[in-house]
Amino acid sequence: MAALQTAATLGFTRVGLASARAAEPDAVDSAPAIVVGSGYGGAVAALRLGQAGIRTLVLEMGRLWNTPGADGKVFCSTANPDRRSMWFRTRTEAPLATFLWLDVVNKDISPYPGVLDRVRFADMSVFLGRGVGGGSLVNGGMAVTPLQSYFAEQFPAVDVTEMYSTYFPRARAMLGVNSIDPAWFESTEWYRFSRVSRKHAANTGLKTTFVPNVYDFGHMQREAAGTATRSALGQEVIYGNNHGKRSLDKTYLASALGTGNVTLHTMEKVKSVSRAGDGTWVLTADRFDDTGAVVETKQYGCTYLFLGAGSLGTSELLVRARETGTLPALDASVGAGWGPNGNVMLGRANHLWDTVGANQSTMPVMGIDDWANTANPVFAEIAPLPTGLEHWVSLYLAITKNPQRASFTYDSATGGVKLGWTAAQSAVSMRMAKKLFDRINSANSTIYRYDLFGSADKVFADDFTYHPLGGCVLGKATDNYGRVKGYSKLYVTDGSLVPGNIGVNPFVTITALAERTMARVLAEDTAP
Ligand code: FAE
Repeated sequence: MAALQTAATLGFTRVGLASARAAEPDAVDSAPAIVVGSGYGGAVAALRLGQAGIRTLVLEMGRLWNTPGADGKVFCSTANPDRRSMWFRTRTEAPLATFLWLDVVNKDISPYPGVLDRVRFADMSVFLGRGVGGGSLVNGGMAVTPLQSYFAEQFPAVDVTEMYSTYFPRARAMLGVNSIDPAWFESTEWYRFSRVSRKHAANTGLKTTFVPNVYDFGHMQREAAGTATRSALGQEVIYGNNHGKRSLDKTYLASALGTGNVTLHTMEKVKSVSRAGDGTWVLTADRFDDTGAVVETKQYGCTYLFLGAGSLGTSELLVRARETGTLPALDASVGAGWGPNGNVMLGRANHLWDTVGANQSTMPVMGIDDWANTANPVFAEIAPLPTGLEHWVSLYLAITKNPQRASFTYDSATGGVKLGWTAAQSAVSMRMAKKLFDRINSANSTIYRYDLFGSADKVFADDFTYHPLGGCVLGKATDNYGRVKGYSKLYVTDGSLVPGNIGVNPFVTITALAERTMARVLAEDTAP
């Protein structure tokens, strides 16, 4: 973190290029390489460019989350959210909107560049992390490597042996993936909720599996013992973890800034990309303040441009560039192949004797794995619902093998994009989740919870996703290594490469694919 703070305060310099391998483009604020976004794809690109001695500028629209507020904490708690919780909102918009149908979850807040965003399209809303580290700041840390056979199905042109022997292990090592001690899991009150769901799955004849995480389980055990400040055990997650989580600012990005070649600009949103006659990439970015007011519009130039703005951010930038004519040669498939990873959230009501515990860790460590069921493939994460009270709810985030896909289209009225995903497409995921959980309810004589998702009697939350994927799919809008078709020296490294579904939580896959892209690009495209 120290490295991150120091380098981030340096600001962007008009770089001396003695150490860089590429020639400096002829623009005012320029760097050999620019990375847009600092989530998984952006962080991998920044580190590997920096290590290769290439001066790199990272542009991130969110804040650097390193300054404590009046309460001494960087992030606010889920139970008591304040302006730090959400991206320019007057009221929080948590995924679980209600409890016992009561509007007790969401709170009024003042607008601020908070850490969690919810982007609403007509029939689908998408939760995103905003800030240095992107989704790693707000996510549940579940670090899952997909089933090799399904990865091969989704990426038929990728060498799976190389992925599973080189890039997945590299990604896991850098991300700091670790696993819960099984003996502690069996004994601690903090995972009683997982053990109850495991029992109900076993009663149904279903298999459960432990899932690794980037949260430091040593820290978590110290939290339980009372020797470390509580974060996962203090109800912190979707609005940020103050301790314990190895988010990207502590892993990839700290190392990237540690190379001395990477500079970071925060609160700058890239709004357009074009190409000058000499091949220089030209970016326009709005720098804004804590009220959201634009205080400066900046221009940047670079030779190599890496897009890591996430599935929504990268798709929007490229669709806009193609449709407004700044990058007319982009492929027609840019904007296509989007899916929500088949996400459906739901709750079950347990019998009175099946208590899930007032104390629940916010980091999920187990899933129900029914992916091998070809008639209805589902992987369901056993999710916590930490309220500090016994509520008898078993909560799940189901990932279903929904084959439906949608496209982004340019909206000339707003300058943004629309997403063509429909409620009927979500219903495909919902039916798959329902099939699995009807079996679990039937085997355990339990019922669904009807009170958790805002509108009356809504059981399946299939209208939001944590896992936006696609929009610039590998091998379609790009070549097999993330090089964008139609232009040279333009790359995508984020979740927009994944074709809508990967069967498990996606950040390990996004990271490993970005590692693969960077290895190839640095070997072939940037040689002196
Ligand atoms: P992402 O991490 O979203 O980073 C994109 C970055 O670009 C962000 O920092 C943006 O602010 C920035 N940006 C966007 N547009 C612009 C622009 N125009 N100019 C400048 N900056 C821009 O992208 N996944 C798991 O594998 N395990 C989990 O347990 C898990 N839990 C989740 C829980 C929640 C509540 C959420 C929201 C997500 C969860 N995810 C989880 C999903 C995971 O965080 C997500 O797949 C990755 O963060 C996507 O990585 P990308 O690099 O694609």
